[in-house]
Amino acid sequence: MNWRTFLAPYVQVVEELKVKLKGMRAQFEYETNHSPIEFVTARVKPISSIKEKMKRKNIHIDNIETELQDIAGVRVVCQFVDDIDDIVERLKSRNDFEVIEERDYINHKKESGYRSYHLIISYPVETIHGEKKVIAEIQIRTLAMNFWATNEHSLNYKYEGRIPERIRARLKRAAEAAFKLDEEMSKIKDEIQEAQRIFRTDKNNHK
Ligand code: 0O2
Ligand code: 0O2
Repeated sequence: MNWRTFLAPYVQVVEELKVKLKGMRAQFEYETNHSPIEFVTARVKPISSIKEKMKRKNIHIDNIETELQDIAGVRVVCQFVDDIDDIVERLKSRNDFEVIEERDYINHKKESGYRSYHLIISYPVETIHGEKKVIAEIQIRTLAMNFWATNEHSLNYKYEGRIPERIRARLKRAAEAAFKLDEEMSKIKDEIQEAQRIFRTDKNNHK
């Protein structure tokens, strides 16, 4: 297996999606008072993680293109929960890729406490051998969900997936606290946006 050759289209897809989603953010900034996108990050899964996931999920090397769906991963982080639906709808109506699966871990949180909305897409990318359809995962979540997931991910890494029960229980409580924070912020969303609008206008006036 030549991993560099295999991963080249995935690198291309991640770069293209990053440009497109960051472009959406910029356009929102120019045209509206509120961007539903706070920031965008993206990565190609490291080879060691690909191998680990293949082993964990018992995926044969011949099937990784279809069964390992997060080799190309993009993350859209939003300020408010409502922004997630907005982004999901916009992504579903695009013509440059096809959404093939949706996983709503917001209304159906995972056992760990994880919350996020996942879109699995089929993205046509041009290679030197012609068009290739590459599967990629777009994760859409709030800043609070991202904060939780990042910390939980670090602990999972540290404990190699076997987080002690005591810490796991605390993480579940932290997940609920993050959810409450999102709920509370949603209630004062209009106030916050108004403040941000004033702040932006004020800043621009001083330039
Ligand atoms: P700016 O000027 O900081 O806004 P890259 O190739 O660096 O563009 P990549 O490879 O995805 O993108 O890098 P990374 O480190 O994942 O970060 C991508 C973008 O998300 C960067 O912005 C980071 O600054 C931003 N980012 C990452 N974590 C956070 C966070 O916790 N809060 C905020 N607000 N931003 C974060 P830009 O657009 O590249 O540059
Ligand atoms: P990475 O790159 O380290 O983040 P799974 O069985 O959950 O491992 P599956 O069935 O491929 O994965 O799909 P799923 O559940 O939709 O999740 C894929 C990705 O979502 C994970 O990738 C994580 O990024 C994120 N995720 C899912 N569940 C959790 C969770 O409980 N905690 C955190 N922090 N993230 C989660 P990987 O493979 O972990 O890779």
